[in-house]
Amino acid sequence: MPEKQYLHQEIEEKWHARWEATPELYKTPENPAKKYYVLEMLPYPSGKLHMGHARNYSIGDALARFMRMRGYDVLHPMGWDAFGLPAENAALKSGRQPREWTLQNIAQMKKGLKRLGFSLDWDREIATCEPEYYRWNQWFFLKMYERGLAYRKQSLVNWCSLCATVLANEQVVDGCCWRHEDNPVEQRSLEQWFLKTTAYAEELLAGLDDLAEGWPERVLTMQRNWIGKSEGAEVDFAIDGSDEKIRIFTTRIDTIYGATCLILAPEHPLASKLVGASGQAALKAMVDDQSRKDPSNLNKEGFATEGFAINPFSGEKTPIWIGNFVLMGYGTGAIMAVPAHDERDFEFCGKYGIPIVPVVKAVQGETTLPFSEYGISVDSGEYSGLPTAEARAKMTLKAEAKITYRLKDWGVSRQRYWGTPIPMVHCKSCGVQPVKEEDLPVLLPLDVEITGAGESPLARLESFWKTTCPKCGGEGRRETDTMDTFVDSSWYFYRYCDPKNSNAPFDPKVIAQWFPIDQYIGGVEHAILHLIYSRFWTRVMKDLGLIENSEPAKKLFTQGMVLKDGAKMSKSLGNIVDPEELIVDFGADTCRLYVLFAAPPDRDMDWQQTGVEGQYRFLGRVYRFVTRNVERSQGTVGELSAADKKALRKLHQTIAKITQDFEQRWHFNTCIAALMELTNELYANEEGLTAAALPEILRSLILLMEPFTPFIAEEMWEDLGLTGPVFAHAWPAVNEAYLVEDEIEIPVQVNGKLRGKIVVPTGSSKEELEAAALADEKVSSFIAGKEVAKVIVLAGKLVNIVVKG
Ligand code: ANZ
Ligand code: ZN
Ligand code: ZN
Repeated sequence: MPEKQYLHQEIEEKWHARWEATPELYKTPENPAKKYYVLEMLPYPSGKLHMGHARNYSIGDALARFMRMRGYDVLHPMGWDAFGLPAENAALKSGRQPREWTLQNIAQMKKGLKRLGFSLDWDREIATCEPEYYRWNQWFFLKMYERGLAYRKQSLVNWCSLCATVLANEQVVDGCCWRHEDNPVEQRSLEQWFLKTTAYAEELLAGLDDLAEGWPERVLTMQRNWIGKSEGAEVDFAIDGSDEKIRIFTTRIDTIYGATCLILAPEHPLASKLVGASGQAALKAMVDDQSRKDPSNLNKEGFATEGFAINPFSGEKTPIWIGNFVLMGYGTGAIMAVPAHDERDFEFCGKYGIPIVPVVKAVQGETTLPFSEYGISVDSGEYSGLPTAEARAKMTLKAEAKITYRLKDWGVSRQRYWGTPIPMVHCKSCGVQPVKEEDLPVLLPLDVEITGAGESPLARLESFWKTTCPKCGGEGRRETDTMDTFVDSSWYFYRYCDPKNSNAPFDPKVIAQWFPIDQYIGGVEHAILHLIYSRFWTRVMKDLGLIENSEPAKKLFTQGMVLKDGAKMSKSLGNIVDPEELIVDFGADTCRLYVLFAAPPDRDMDWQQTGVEGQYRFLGRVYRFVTRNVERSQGTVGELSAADKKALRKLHQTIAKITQDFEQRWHFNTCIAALMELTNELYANEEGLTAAALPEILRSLILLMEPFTPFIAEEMWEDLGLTGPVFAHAWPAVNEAYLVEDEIEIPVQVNGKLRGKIVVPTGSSKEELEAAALADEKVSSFIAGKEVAKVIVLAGKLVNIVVKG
């Protein structure tokens, strides 16, 4: 066969069509003997694939193909995180129904994923907006409700008085309604549904230790901080002249003699009573203040109430204040302020002239305020003179030891249309009642007018909300809020194992075959919410007896972002490189290769057009080399030539490197660089290569490329007269015999400074090394005229000549 030109369009369209005609190609084996579950996070069907998707899925696909070639039964599924606000916004803008819009986007993106050649089992595809899927969200919700893990409570929501409706956080702009720019958003207390993630706080925290090997350290740290375990004490302060008490949470009870006021969160249940008539307006303003939602750069503000509290340790009377930086959702919503020893209290009390009383002094040296370290207690009654750790332990005995978590219960109610209906019914006589399991799914109606108001359009659709009470059969009103879309993604990867089950979310036996996920791959932006919720869901399912595993994924990999000119590719910046256009110009293989080559997968990569062209040229070089050597590779087999040996050594070094990379660190960029080096070496020795080595060289080269560039691999495989698909063939094994070098290079030092290098046969003795080093021309110029005191030889590694004078 003469050399062929690399016509990417022709090659890729040919294989794309063949693969489309072979739907069983990537079918997951039933009853896996040696299972491997590789999963990339499912996309939101926004309309188009972007480079971030291409990168994420190129990483996962390289791994999936590699593991298949290593003999694993691979599960590599894909689906759609199909509920969410953008579909409603699109409906508002274009008048198209969310479902129709979503399904069309799915079709388009699926086409894109197929065109990129990802080895996905499309038989297992799920879209979370379909009743076959979301009915199980509802089923889980009922199970959680039975166990007290789903409950209703009053909570504050954003409210626009002009829209007369709830606003999502994204609909609040600079503290005002997005449609009423001058109307400040208020906080209203509404009944909302919550899932009790806090019931699992300790388990979720402890479970992180088991993930230490397989999850990135920074994700573990982010989760640890998010769960935010804090050990301290709760202390009751009696309100002066009243029977009521204010309970505070502190991690430094040892500083209680230095508490110069109490500060309540503005939402604290006693706040309104304590501020009196004159303080009501200020209190409301503080509750409504949107800037409090980001406490990191909050100006600390507050005002005094009319009340005083009695310090239970010192018996002193301290004023009670309201402060904007005290959070109602943490601890008890009230603190004792110890300005001498806490930075925030120091700032607050300094600003308002509240006394600052030091009660801890440094063990050594000066005590500069605020002093937040441990030290020696002073002016602290009977505890004075004790090390503060000891004082803390003793004082805690007099109060109530308390562990607090920053993690909150998960508010899942959304006043939106495009989500899973919450399967509950409100009845005047029976209160809130769960829908009966056999009546699931509660279908999301499709004939809905989307208005964009914060209230769910379902609330205006009588045909939806009008129902009967599951308990008494009387008149009932369905819950019209829908679930947060994070519910959908909390367990989707279980459904992939048994996607068509209509009797249960899945068959536990099938889950046991595939779980945990061996490798989960996705963006670090999901390090907290998605990965906490899905860990929570997993633990709940385990307690329901549905699964055996405690964690969803053994290993997690977080890929970096795709940047262009230093900024994240985004529509608003207009710096998007569209994968579809790239495929037309250069092909899917080049696209896949480039996103893997441009940076290690865990780092951000900066898009460079010249880099893309470089990968394209590389593929052309490989293609020409293989095609023009097909015939020679079929010639008469004789002895291995010197060129054969050299090429085989390079080949096996490359196999060793890429294999190790897949197993350990995934530096696919250097794998691809190694393939380029191999190709260069093959070109350099091309004439000397013979049929004794060429078949192995060509075959292995294709196998090594398969995880990265499946189209060209398949085409070259066919050119060699072999039967595909390539991924069904074994990954090449390293032949150690080829790796042994005949000669090695050894650095030579003179008085510890590198002065030259010698090339000697492997296994040379110390004497031979010494002789070769002294005879080396470059080295001898450094020792000329000097006395050689001694020669230190580290066999196989280094020669150091020590000279005097
Ligand atoms: C008195 C004190 C003295 C405190 C001192 C610290 C240092 P972590 O470690 O994050 O749990 N706190 C308690 N509840 C709060 C709330 N709802 N909003 C804002 N701050 C709150 O922090 C616990 C500390 O944060 C508690 O200990 C309390 O201040 C404050 F020298 O009590 B400390
Ligand atoms: Zn409004
Ligand atoms: Zn009833």
